[in-house]
Amino acid sequence: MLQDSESEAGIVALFEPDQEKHSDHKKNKKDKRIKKQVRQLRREHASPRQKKNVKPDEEDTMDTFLGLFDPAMENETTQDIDELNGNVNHGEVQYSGRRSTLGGVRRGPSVAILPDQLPSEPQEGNIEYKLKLVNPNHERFKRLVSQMQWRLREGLGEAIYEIGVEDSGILLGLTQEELEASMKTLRRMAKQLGASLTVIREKTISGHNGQTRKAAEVLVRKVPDDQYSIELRIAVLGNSDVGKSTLLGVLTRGELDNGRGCARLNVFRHRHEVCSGKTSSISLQLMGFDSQGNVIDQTCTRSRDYDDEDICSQSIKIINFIDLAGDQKYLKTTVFGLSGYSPHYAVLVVSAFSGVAPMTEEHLSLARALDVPIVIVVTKTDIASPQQIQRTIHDLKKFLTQPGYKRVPLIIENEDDAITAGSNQLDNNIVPIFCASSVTGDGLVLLKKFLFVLPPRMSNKEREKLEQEPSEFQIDEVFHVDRSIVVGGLLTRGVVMQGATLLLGPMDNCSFVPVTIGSIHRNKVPCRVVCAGQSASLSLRGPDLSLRKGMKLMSIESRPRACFYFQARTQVLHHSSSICRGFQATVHIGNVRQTAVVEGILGSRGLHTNDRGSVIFRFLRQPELVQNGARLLFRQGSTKGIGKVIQVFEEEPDNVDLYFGVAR
Ligand SMILES: Nc1nc2c(ncn2[C@@H]2O[C@H](COP(=O)(O)OP(=O)(O)OP(=O)(O)O)[C@@H](O)[C@H]2O)c(=O)[nH]1
Ligand SMILES: [Mg+2]
Repeated sequence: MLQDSESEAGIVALFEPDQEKHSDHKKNKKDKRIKKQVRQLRREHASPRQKKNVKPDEEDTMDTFLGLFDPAMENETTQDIDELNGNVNHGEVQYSGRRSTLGGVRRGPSVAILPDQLPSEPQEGNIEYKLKLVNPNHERFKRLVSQMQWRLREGLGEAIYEIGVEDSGILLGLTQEELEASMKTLRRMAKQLGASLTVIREKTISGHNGQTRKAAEVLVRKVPDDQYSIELRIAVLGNSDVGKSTLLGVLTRGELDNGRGCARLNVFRHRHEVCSGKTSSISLQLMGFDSQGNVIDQTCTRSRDYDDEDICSQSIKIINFIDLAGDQKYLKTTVFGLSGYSPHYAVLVVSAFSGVAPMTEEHLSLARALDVPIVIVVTKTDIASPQQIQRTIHDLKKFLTQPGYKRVPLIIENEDDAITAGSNQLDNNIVPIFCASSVTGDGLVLLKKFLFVLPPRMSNKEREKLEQEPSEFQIDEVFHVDRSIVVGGLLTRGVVMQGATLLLGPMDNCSFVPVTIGSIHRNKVPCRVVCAGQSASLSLRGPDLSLRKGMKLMSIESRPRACFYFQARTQVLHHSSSICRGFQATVHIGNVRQTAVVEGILGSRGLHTNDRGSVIFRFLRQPELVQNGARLLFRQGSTKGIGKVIQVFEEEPDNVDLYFGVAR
């Protein structure tokens, strides 16, 4: 954990712009300190398994014990639950796929602790090292362009070029003239592909003879052909009244708040929300960036009634914020938003003034159970005293680093930190913490910078694999527009084209009925195709249907089967006594939310807090489409638990003829 005096210094620096102008010496010293702290945190929070490299006896016993009753569990270990808990090997700070090496894979979280030797250039992924690109001949230029195209594909439309760096990772740097010539070539290459360039950082390296040389980190961005823009989904969590809706209002509209709720008005969906000031539903807010990282808001469109269509048409990157409710009485809706909308990241908003609340911890645990990486924004810094801000950060750090959670908090103090945290696609164990005010605008520039470079959490290979699978569209919203039905949701697998026939269900009798896809809209803009990982609205043509959230549209070849009964490997996170047969809870599996009853617990009479067991559930209201391996959350009052579906007991559809008739 950070020493108090050190964290205080960090916080003071946030509010004193002069402090940002460190001398090199001071910066190096500070970065060494951060590096040391990260190492220390890794050591402190390494799991016992990591430390001893042995499997704990009790876990072995548990597995064997459950295995006796449950053949489906033979090949599984408690690793599943560990994964659900986020307890997998997080001892090492790991960086996946897209890494910004100048930002420092080995250097740690801040630019100044960059060693002269970087990791050697990764073969795969979207990072390319180039020592220099001075006047390449025609052949080499062509090769460079196709290489850039490949790197862009690897990064789903984004690539990072490290100029002045050898393939082995040594930062040699370039003279000013060489750097300018290299940048000129890079610009030509990007132009050829219709991509844009943004220099996100430059680094000065002092040479042996006192001559300074420079290395540059450049973000190359090209919107893939099948997409209008690069899209990220970010859920916004946090206790009630901490300023979530306000923050989104300020980020997306470009106008600051007055401290009395003016900025949140556009974020609300219902009149009663405007009256009470509390979010009660799930509201989607778009934030668009142009190629240079400028936010597309009303200041760009010169009109106050600009809409999502304007944002989409002018942006190359779109962030779809999911504003969720902080009030306890809307918790079910909040869990649905987090579980059903499959966000890539979650922003946890904490008020510096009121500090960490029980709901803050509740939301953190939810994100952890669903394996959604967290970014923390400490708001209301304008009305909180430095002591209150310090206490809030201290409490957050304490919570994040507690045994069993093992996250590494990283306070974002300057632009370098923001870019490093954003572009490195840090693994789940690092949690960036921003301090901001929606009234004064403090800290928002850093937050926007971070969001601009934050990548989607899926590699190109993963995306391509998902696209080849049979389609599955999960329905999160149903609208009736001019007598036709429109469903909004997420395509989790496959590709859906206009005019395609898909199976809609499950209906109450467990059947799926064929429907045709009419028009398709993404972010309110019409298009012809949706790919895996994208959210969209689809108009449906078919017989008179009663639709509900939680239904799916499946490709015919996937032959979907609904279920009432399913078995899940679960862990009880909290229960006042024990969970037994007959216990009822709201179960969340992706966008499925329904009350289910415990029909049996294998090998046990009841599960107490922290107990693990294999439980058979039955949906009470209607059948659902549930897949093996899906994550599950259940709650009832203060009782909560997590789990993974390990077996689904499929029902025979009533209209089997129609179903198979279509399939043939
Ligand atoms: N002074 C100050 N006030 C803020 C700031 N951010 C939000 N507020 C105020 O805090 C109040 C609550 O803001 P909301 O955005 O509605 O809070 P919320 O987190 O969305 O609350 P729920 O929807 O109930 O979960 C409003 O009156 C805002 O004007 C800030 O940075 N500084
Ligand atoms: Mg709100």
